[in-house]
Amino acid sequence: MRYSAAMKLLEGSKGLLPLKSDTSAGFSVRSAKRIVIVLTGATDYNIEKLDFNTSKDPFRICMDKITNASRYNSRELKKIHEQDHRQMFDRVKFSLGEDTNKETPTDERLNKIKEGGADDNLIPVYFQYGRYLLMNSSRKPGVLPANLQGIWNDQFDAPWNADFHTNINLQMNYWPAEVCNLPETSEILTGFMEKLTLPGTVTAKEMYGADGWTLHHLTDPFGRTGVADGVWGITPMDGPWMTFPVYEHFLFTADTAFLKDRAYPMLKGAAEFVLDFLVESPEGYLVTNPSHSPENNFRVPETGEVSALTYAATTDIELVNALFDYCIEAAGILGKDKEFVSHLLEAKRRLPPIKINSKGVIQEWIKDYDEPEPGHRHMSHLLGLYPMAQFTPETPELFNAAKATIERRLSFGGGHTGWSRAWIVNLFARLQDGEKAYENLMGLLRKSTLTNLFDTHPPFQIDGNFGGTAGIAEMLIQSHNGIIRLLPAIPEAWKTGEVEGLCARGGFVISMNWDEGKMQNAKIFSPRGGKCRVEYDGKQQKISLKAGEEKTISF
Ligand code: FUC
Repeated sequence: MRYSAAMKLLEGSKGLLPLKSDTSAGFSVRSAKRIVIVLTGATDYNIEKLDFNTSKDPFRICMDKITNASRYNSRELKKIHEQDHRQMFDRVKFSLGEDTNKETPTDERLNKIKEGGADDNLIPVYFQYGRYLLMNSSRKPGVLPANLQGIWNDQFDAPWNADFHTNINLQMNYWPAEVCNLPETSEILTGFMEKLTLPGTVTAKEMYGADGWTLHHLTDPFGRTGVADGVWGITPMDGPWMTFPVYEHFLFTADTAFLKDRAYPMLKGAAEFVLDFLVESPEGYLVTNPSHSPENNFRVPETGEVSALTYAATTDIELVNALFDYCIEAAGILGKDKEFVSHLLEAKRRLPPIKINSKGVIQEWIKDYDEPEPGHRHMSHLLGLYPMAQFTPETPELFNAAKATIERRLSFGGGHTGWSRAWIVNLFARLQDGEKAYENLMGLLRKSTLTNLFDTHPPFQIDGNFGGTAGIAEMLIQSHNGIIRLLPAIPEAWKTGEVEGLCARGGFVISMNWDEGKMQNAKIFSPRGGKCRVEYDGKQQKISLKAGEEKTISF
């Protein structure tokens, strides 16, 4: 790989300095009150091929960018940047009453929270910051998706190679994309996923003799889809899982052309892989094998040994169920693939059930194994609660067991990485427990957030920012399983608030404000037209909208 970087002093006491091209070059500035430096970098990477393009000259690219930027002064550059992102950023407004601390520096505000104080008006700042980070990591056509550090990796040898971990982290990066009205960002992910299906087909065929495509627990800009990192890598179900953010784009936008041309072919390929990969277990179920519950271990009862690999870890059963459900739903909408759908239905009937174990929690593995690390950071057997919607108040036993599962994880020190705590915020929001969601959001700020509001694993890892932003949205609005729920999980502390422009599945945009914890006004807008059910405080309403119509909802 070839790379280059360049910088130029744009404004300063000595005026413009010539660009130095070699890496050891630099410049010194003396007696300057204020300087403005433009800097850039480039490589010969070619995203279209997920490979290098040696005919690209990174230094030339840098020079062009610097020359272009140098045509403007710093005020103009700032204006160009603001114009570039404002139209996306301003789609969502969020406040929790008047922010009287606006002028206080962010680090001081955060420190106050870390010391046990309250400053709830920092929540909208944190929320909008997450949207900003996602927009800037993943907005313009031709860029890679947001990696573990977004675009803010500052190390040559970055933690976890600044790659794309696909057993929670890359998915979490895109949790806020749709609900927070940034659909362009998830299109970047879709484009990348489409490219991965090619090497993913080779992996499916060569490793498993299967049709379709898949990938394992991480990938990179060069399209890795095989196993990496030893035993943790043996999880071919991350291909199916990575199709869900793509399908969510359809669910939120109701764009059937996107479904037909982009989401459905990807989902179908993932389902073809799974159909071939499933084998019959000793109990007569159709199961994934090998299988593991991401990065967690159990004790083998006969020997007491610690092991990771089994068959049909609960997460896999949830993933297969969701994948098949989405495929069946999509094929129905598109009116195609009747025979394929009947295969999926047949296989679904033969999957193992989700069990509640002897401790009253969702059983993580096919058997009720003892767990050496009960506070483990991953909670993959709760995917069925969030981001999927398999455990709901309509399945009370699983719903309550899911709650007990999180509580058990937390009681053993769970949620100790930023992303893990952010996931817990979303899980409690889905349980419609606003107080617990809030408590864990505060935990995220207190224990896993750096002074500039970056999330920390530790070290700095951006997924917790995106998970945290999605969690706040999930407290304000939910739209799974055919109902749009308004303020489903707000805590006592958020008595007054206003939010504008959050998105709901079905292609709706919601704005609302509340006072003394009670809804005042709610509005729903539909760009494409459609019908939905909206619920607030246990009361439901059916609403029908024409394309471009907005209605006020009163409860
Ligand atoms: C997953 C997590 C780790 C870390 C890594 C990048 O494998 O288990 O905690 O976040 O991704």
